[in-house]
Amino acid sequence: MGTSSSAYLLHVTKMKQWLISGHEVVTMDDEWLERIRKHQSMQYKHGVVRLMPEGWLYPATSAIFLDKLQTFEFRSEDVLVVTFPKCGTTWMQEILWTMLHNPNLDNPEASKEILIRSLDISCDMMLDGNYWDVVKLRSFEDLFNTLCPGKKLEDGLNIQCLEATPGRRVIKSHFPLQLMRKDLLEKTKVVYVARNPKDAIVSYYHFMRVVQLFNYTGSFEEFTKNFMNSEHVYMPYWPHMKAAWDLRHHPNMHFVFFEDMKSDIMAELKKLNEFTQANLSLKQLESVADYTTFSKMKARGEPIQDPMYDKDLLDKYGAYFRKGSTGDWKKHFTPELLQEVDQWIEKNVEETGICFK
Ligand code: PPS
Repeated sequence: MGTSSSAYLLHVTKMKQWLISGHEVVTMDDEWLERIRKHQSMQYKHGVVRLMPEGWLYPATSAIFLDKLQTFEFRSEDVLVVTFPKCGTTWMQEILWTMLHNPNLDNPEASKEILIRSLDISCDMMLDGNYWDVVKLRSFEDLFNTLCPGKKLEDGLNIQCLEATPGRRVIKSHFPLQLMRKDLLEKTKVVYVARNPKDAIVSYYHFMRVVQLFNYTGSFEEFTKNFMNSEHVYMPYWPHMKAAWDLRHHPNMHFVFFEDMKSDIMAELKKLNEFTQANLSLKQLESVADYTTFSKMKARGEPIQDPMYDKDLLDKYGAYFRKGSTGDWKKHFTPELLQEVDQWIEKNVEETGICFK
């Protein structure tokens, strides 16, 4: 990406103090940035901001894309998968895309990576201006060139490709509902996937280590404490889930727990079939369940190509497909850290009214 685009981004991100959503943009200071940069390769050259009042922590480039999202046209036939990171997003994307576009498992498009078939509307900001590096690595270049001839990459890779995608889209978002357009649920269907925070912490920690964009080198304990203090990008965890939980009875909202998907996937697929009006037969649902098991998805390959990862860690642990289980946290926390995390969960469950199984 050229210097002029970078200077433009820097200029715009510095100017924004308020988002259209009403959120105040507070820039994190140099001392904070230095602390974060110590343990990861992602340097956030355009800075990092907190969006108040909830305190969402994002690269400063988020301010640009969040305002664009306010006028993004969701379609009534779309399904938007909203999640906090590492809570089962990719699994749900593959389930929904298969239900809607590949119910008989005969669509050749299915051989493309899921992150190409189901684009992430919250990802453009993460690229922090490093568009071409990431685009090349993730083979998004072809997609952008095909769908967006004449458009500028700095105006958003995923968002512009999504605008140009015809038909029924399965869209991924780590952005929470608070930052979406207010009429979102009048416009489209939302599936929210929630996961036990202890497993989400473990999963996020491993992911930050294996993905070269981050190459996280801090300890698990430090990562966990930063998670509880909302010091990692995409945080805080609780308000993210609470916004969806409070809307769980809305006809266009489907709230599902990762743990329920693990314990009875057919029951969850039947509910999704009804919610999306996909009208799949029992036999088709059974084949979707089989096609989207952890082992089959892992065998088909990671949704981003290999150069994105630390090869040794990838071979040892996997990335998007690591364990795919519930309760892996039991192998990670010391008794002292577990006590702290349990207290944090207890306090927040009480305050938010969310019921974990
Ligand atoms: S991301 O980066 O936020 O989109 O990651 P996300 O997809 O939300 O979460 C990754 C975790 O989901 C697990 N996973 C699965 N579990 C069960 N079945 C299937 N099919 C499946 N696909 C992905 C994945 O292994 C990550 O969890 P951990 O605990 O790290 O294994």
